[in-house]
Amino acid sequence: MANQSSAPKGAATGEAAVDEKILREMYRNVYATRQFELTCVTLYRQGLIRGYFHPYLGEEAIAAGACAAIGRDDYIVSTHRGHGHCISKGADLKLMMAEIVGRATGYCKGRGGSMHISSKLDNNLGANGIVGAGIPIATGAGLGIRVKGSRQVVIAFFSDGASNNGVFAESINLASVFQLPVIYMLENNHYAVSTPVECSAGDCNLANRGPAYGVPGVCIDGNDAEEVYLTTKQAVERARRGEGPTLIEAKTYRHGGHHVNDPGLYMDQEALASWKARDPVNLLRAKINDVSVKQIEAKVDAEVAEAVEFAKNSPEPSVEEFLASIADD
Ligand SMILES: Cc1ncc(C[n+]2csc(CCOP(=O)(O)OP(=O)(O)O)c2C)c(N)n1
Repeated sequence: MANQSSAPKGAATGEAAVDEKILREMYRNVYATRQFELTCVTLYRQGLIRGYFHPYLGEEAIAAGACAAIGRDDYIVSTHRGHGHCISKGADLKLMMAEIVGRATGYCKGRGGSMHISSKLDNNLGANGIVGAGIPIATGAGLGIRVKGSRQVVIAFFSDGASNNGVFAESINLASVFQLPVIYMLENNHYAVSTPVECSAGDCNLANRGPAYGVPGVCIDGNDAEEVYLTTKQAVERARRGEGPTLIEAKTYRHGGHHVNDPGLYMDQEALASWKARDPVNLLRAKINDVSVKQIEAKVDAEVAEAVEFAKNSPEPSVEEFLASIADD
């Protein structure tokens, strides 16, 4: 097929190796995201989590690599598949778990759940249940930064399905015209629910869309945290110099169906197996010494267990408190 998703070219070739400290930070975040979500899947099966839950399993290196390239003061905007973004931007696992389990101690007092986590403290402008809706929010934040005159940047995380919404075209065009400090991080996991990217995009190498708007488009391996980090770092430096936005297409693959109750039987099993063989957690683990790996994993395992206990022991949101909060508005 002419319109096939080609292998990433690897924008970061020739860069110096990534600092060990950054590798450890990224590994903490990919491993924490993996363990946090696997634990959530178990809690979901036990009936403790209700509604939808969209795992980021297999895509963890994108959030970890991108967030390692920005500071606490910089912004992110997330998606309905946003746990990895939140964790990599510094979210407290206890408050996340409480939110997902629907407890009053959660990030949104237990009223938002998995798809609505945001944190002012981390400059995380929020997950979003409306596909593509985060893209203009990020662009607006970029305009805000430009007006304020600060050196901050914004990363807009979104996926291939969202990139077909009109709002993507409007947003990236505006960012190009105003040279806004926005990094458009397109997580191409090859499916929008059950629709393969080959069936929804005229040219499924989605980085090619950037130059149409005067924006550099870079295609990378989204399972390689180092490559994501190095490419994002270049885009961030460019944005801080006032040279405008970058579109990064990070190719990856969901490890399962669209959400926790979708067996994903429509997925290309051969492609799935080959992406799973390049598991982002394993790829990064192989680059770090065993002692550090053990320390990081033990600490994260304890944090996840503590988060579960915290959530289970937290009260459910009260009707009285909810009604009082509406009255305040
Ligand atoms: C505006 C809008 N249209 C449709 C939906 C239903 N929906 C939820 S997730 C999804 C697929 C999104 O695909 P993509 O952007 O590729 O993200 P992914 O799930 O692959 O991470 C759709 C169509 C929605 N939530 N919002």
